[in-house]
Amino acid sequence: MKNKKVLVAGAGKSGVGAAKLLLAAGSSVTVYDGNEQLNQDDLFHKIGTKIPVVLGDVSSGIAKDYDFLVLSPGISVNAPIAKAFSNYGKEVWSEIELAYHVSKGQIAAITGTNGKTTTTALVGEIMKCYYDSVFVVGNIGTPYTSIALDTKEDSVIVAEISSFQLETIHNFCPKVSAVLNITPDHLDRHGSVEVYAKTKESIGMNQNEHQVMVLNYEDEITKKMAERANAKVVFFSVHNQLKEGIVFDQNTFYIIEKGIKTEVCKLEEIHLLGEHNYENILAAIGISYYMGVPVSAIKEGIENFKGVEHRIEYVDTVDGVAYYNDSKGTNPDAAIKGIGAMNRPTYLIGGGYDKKSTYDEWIDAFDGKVKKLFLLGATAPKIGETAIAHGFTDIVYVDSLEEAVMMAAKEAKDGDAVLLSPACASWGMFPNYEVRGDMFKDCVKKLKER
Ligand code: UMA
Repeated sequence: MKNKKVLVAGAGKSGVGAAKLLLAAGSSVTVYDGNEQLNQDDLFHKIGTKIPVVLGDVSSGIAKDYDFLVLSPGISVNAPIAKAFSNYGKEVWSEIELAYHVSKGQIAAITGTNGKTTTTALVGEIMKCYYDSVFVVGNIGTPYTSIALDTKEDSVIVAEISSFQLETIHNFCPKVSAVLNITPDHLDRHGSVEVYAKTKESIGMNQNEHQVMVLNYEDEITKKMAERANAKVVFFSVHNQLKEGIVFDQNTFYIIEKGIKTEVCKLEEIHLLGEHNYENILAAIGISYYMGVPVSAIKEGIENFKGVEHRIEYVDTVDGVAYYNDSKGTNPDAAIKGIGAMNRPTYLIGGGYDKKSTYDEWIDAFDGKVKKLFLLGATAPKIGETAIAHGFTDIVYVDSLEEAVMMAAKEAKDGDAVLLSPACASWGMFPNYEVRGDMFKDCVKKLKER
């Protein structure tokens, strides 16, 4: 990439990562962004130097001034900037492709519609139990380009890869790829489920028979991908007892290889709750195993994993009471998953900013598990009335999150859970859900230190 003239499209996280990497590699870099109001000083600050910037609409001739284009995931291959390059016969690389070219080590790449972030974070945790140099990157938030130059031959890169990032890969080739599931998403960008699924499937297009593709046996679309895969396919399945693969049987997760069934861990040993997470755990086991991690380290990683921060995140156990932070449960649908995941009698803390939601389905999802509901924020009266209308009357109105945690802690007994899963945004009391979740965790820490 030395002395190449490169246009980086998009001045967000990916674009900044790509520009910094290219500058370090000796390229001459220009950043393009469609936003004419882009704060250039802010961009220069993030990149660490002043570089040429092109904003707004571009002419189709722009490509002739550059050797290739690096495209941020948020910009479609059909956007005028990308078309200008492809029509001119110039290469368009995703930021992932760029990082792949300069990085060393082995890659585990994870895609799918749901569960990618949890699975990626879990695989990262498992890898850290066995390998010394582990990077967790991609759609999960840290651009792959930002760490590519720090990787070594013995590094392991765990990458969450979105369909947007896959649109412009060329040589990207993980040692283990995974497609967790496919349900309709991003159709405005990809046009149809078929195109969306094909794009996801391309995560394995450069793999060979010595590499592995982990696929969900229960998803008809990912199951079919096995017929076209270049890599050795390893299926995982929650409900089917496969002859080979990663399975869940009688509350236990197993690897079955060459007819030998090896136990990895039991449901009761893990903190990652909710049936929707069984698939993520199975996939993470398959990915890690074929990345060379022994079963004992996989077990340790799963047992250590507390979940993705603020999503049904296990915080700690104090006096036999387990505390869970689901501050990201900012709407009733998400909060239904939160309470659905609980496997103990639960003291539930909810309420917050009024987004004009209705709470009937959330209350119905309590399903006899909620011992008491602590309500705070603007929505407290509305949720309280809904609960009573549905026959749930164990309600306490509180003024603050601290008060809710203290009261719940006083009442909860060994074997119970306390869950913050508000079904509402945090605004009005907190700047965002992260601050709310952090405060909850601080309160639990204080309980522990008493
Ligand atoms: N822009 C244009 N033209 C466009 C669209 C965007 O010029 O047509 C510009 C915007 O003005 C902005 C910049 O591009 O300045 C933003 O680039 P971006 O949208 O690619 O965002 P990044 O900040 O680079 O973040 C990206 C991913 N964003 C998207 O895929 C939309 C992040 O995933 C990812 O965490 C990050 O790279 C690091 O790798 C987010 C996401 O929403 C979480 N992903 C989707 C999802 O999970 O469903 C795919």
